[in-house]
Amino acid sequence: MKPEKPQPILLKNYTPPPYLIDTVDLDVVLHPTSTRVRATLSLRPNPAARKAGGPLVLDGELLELGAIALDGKALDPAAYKVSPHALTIPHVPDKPFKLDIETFCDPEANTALSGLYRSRQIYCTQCEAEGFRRITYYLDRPDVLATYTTRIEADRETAPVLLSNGNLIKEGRLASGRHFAIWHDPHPKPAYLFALVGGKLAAHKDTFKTMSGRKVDLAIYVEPGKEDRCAWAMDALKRSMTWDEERFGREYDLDVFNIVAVSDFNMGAMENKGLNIFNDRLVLAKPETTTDGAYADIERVIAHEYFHNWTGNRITCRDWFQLCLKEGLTVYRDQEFSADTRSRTVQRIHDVRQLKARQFPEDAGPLAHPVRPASYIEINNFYTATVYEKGAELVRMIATMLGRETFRRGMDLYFERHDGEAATVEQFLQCFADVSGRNLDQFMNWYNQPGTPELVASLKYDARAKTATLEVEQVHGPSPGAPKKKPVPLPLKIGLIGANGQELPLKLANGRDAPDGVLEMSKRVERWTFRDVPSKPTASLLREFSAPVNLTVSHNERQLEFLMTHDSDGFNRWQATQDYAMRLLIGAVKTLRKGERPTRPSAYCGALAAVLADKSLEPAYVAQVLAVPSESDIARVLARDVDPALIHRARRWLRKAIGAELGEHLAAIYEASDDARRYSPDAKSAGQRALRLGALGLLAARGQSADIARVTRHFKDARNATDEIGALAILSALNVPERAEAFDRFYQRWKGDHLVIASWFGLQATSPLSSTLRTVKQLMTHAQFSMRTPNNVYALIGSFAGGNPLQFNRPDGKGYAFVAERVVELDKINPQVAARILGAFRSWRALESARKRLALRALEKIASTPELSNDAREIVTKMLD
Ligand code: B3K
Ligand code: ZN
Repeated sequence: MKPEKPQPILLKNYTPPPYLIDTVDLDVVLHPTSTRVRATLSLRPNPAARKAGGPLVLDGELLELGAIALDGKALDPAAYKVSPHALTIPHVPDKPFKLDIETFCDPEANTALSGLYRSRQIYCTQCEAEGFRRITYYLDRPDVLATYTTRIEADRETAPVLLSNGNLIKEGRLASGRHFAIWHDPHPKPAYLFALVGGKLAAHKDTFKTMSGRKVDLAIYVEPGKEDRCAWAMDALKRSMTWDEERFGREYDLDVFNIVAVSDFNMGAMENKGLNIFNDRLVLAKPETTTDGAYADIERVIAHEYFHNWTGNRITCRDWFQLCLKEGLTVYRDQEFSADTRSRTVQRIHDVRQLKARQFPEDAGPLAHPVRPASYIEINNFYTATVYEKGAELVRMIATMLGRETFRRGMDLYFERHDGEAATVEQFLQCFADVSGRNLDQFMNWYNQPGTPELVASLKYDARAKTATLEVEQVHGPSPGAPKKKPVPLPLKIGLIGANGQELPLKLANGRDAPDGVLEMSKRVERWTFRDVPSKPTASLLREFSAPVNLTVSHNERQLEFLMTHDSDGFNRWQATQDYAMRLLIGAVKTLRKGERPTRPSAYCGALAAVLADKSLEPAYVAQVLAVPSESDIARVLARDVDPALIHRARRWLRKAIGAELGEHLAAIYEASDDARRYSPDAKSAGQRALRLGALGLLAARGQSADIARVTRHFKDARNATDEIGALAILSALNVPERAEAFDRFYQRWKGDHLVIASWFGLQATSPLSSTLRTVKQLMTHAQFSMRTPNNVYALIGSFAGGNPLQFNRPDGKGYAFVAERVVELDKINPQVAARILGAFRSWRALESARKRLALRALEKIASTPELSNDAREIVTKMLD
């Protein structure tokens, strides 16, 4: 029998749930292959439902039903129906009633890591988005909020620690070596925030005093023996708690806050109420094994999950279409936390780099979707860069347009008005409309339309009238399912810079002014005229990247050089360095395509030297300047007829030229900042290391033997993971004998640490050497590699597919074929991870024709696989549409 074609779920079909659940009592008896769950649900008809009465349809998957009783009376099998996805009871009382349901599930067989599973002897759960239905039959939708009491019973020896949401209310010993714990969470929550953990775990404990003086017990649970790696995460947690109190007035609301780190987890972490569960790579840290980048990620994700306590948990989403309501907003909050904790400008550069690298290509290809999608087949496919990162940009634009104070008042109103509710994007926006007195209806276009708008800007100077006129047009190209679009309102932060580099006052001819340099546009074309402009200015547009758009402005190289040295907006000054480099790179691709050699980029290197010499700039910033656009950045700008091999050569050429022209400056940077002090993960020290590694990499790009020797020395002398892995990454791209030696040495040193070994996999998978595919295939048979461990899959296959444009896009198509085979294989084990890896093909239509044909063949192969999961099926279908 052919499986039924899954039907898309549509936003416009939303209806309130016909029944509500007030309380959930769970009794979970943990067993590796047959865990018994007894659930007592108190239900009642929903007074707000459109239709009263009707059947009760509870979601359920992979459950074995034991017994079922309604108001204490066992139900006759004829009174209900069980299907692979639901338990239906056609007739239930039209007043409050109780259901007792007993089910069994198999945690060890659960390789999809959704629901209750067992990873390295530890029982844990992942319920977002729809995993709770694999634990018990339930109304598994975010607008059904209930209070939970959870009793867990297990073997004392193998599972001495038993955790769930909320506060611990009772624990005790039972006969035959067993024990139990009862947890109660007083805050009503949707099922996706439920969590349970059982296993042998060690705790790193601390306490926090909230702003009203309440004491909260904090604990981070990890594999025994790793307690010494929790200090950084704990510190980040306490700083996040303080920051949310100070910046948003949000206080924590339970007596305990627990974090558990597990090794097998589909994504980064999960914000379950009072019991966050983390991928251990985002908790465990020590200088010898954790890079500066990983330290920053841990800090950010700890903060992100903690911030969800208010934006996501106290106020949740009415339906999954509103996912950005919690994710976009919480990313905005974690970005602001990082900006306040680290350097605001460098943080913004980092966030915008990410947005452009991850979200822009998604929005320009077959997987494009609005920040608030209108339809989905598998919701897990929508935890995307668009929902998260573009979603955060939309919140940021509201904050920029309203100003910090009004924005805060809007947030306060949101918390006050919707606390305890499942809300919508419209309700969120209405809070800002209410506090500002502005109509924000047009802003919904940002939430409802896919695609990155383009802003085409020009500045005309009238020397006689001493006026400058800025004209900006917003252009919206077609996206899948959205051929025509409406204009969007946006804040455009600008500056006009005079000939000597001074900032000119922005005086609008119509008498209005532009507070903080922010102009607002809402029509397709807008013009602003500035008066009293003494001479032809240079425009610095989209400062701080005030809107998620592609800006097109015809600056020539002289103007870019001018902005590189004079722009007072740090973000735009950096942007000018990147725009200049991009211009050279695109030129080089064209030159190389003709079989010619690009000319030396001397003027650019001169401007770069001036930036290097500017002692007012922090090292982390200069490191960002030295990082020229990536191969995928170049591919994105080219947008069509993309030849990854030419792009790789162009980028190599530019880096080599910088290394050669600025060799002395770079060597001086490298030598000067040799820091023998003790390692500290703070942003300033990390910035120094980043700058030094940046210089080291550009010097190595020259390829002289002394340069290689310098990298090898750096690798051998390294006293922390940042330097060791940083140097290994440079060596990994070089075809020299030292390379293999370094990889071996690294393996021997770190083979006992699975997190470091993941980096070892990743570095080999991203190497541009032509042997890489062969190496990746070999590594798949390595004793430490398992397709069941998402971190392994992401490090080896994910990095190859998504982080190695040269080798994934091999002209013989073997990269595509290999990844396609892995996707099909993985789909049977873990569909969510398979669908994510498959996303690496998202820009295949932009490739030159020969590669495009080969990529198409690989995608068709996946599509023709009979029993593909909904996850992979939805993605591959969109890719081929
Ligand atoms: N909310 C989770 C992500 C859940 C993903 C489900 N497939 C983590 C986060 O965004 O904070
Ligand atoms: Zn989140």
